[in-house]
Amino acid sequence: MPVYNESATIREIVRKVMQVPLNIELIIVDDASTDETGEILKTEIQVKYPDIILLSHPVNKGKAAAIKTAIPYCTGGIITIQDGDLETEPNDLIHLTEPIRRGEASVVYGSRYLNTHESHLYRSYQLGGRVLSWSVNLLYGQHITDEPACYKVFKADILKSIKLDYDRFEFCPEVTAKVSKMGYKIKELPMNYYPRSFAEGKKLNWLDGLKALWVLIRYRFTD
Ligand SMILES: Nc1nc2c(ncn2[C@@H]2O[C@H](COP(=O)(O)OP(=O)(O)O)[C@@H](O)[C@H]2O)c(=O)[nH]1
Ligand SMILES: [Mg+2]
Repeated sequence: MPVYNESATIREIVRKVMQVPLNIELIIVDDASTDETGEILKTEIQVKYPDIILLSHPVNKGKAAAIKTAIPYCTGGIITIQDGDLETEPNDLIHLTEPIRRGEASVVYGSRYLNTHESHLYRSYQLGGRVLSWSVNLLYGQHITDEPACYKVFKADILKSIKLDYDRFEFCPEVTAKVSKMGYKIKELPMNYYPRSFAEGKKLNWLDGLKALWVLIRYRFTD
């Protein structure tokens, strides 16, 4: 769980993750938050859940950098990224991990479009996400509907074998490009989505969408 300034949601999202009926190992990376997130993690969450591995960066490095910090600490057979906000429903991880637990898939993405109630807050984000999904299908021969979906679930050894070049929100397109080039077919399953507004702390912006498109294109033609 990469977190940056999530003091409003961190307690609740950790509580929700820890009650998921799976054998969960939670690693939280506080990316030099400037609000009370770090304090809450140390004085409340670590005390309540001593098994959580709490890591921190001395300076803000970005979401992908936080993921890279956490990966070596993962000992389980499956790895996913859980955001520190409340836009996702952690119980979705039960069905999203199932194809991997059964040995039927190696990479599973959640899709907000396969869900019965699709619920985007910003149409521009929805369109941007669609363009990214089409680009993945066109450039890499996948058949996905929701490239930027928050839940991406991997067999641990696959994610561990990928050298991640970028540090910020480029994680999604980079990992999508690289698993595709490794020959894995991405399986998509429905996921719930409860979008938050910028006022509520959303940090991703339109420039990240453009960067994502660039990252998808560059890895199609270079390593
Ligand atoms: N480690 C780290 N995490 C970040 C940073 N910026 C955002 N995040 C986390 O990344 C997740 C997604 O952020 P959000 O703004 O909701 O973007 P979205 O959900 O991908 O649209 C949240 O858990 C944030 O706390 C950052 O600079 N560093
Ligand atoms: Mg989010």
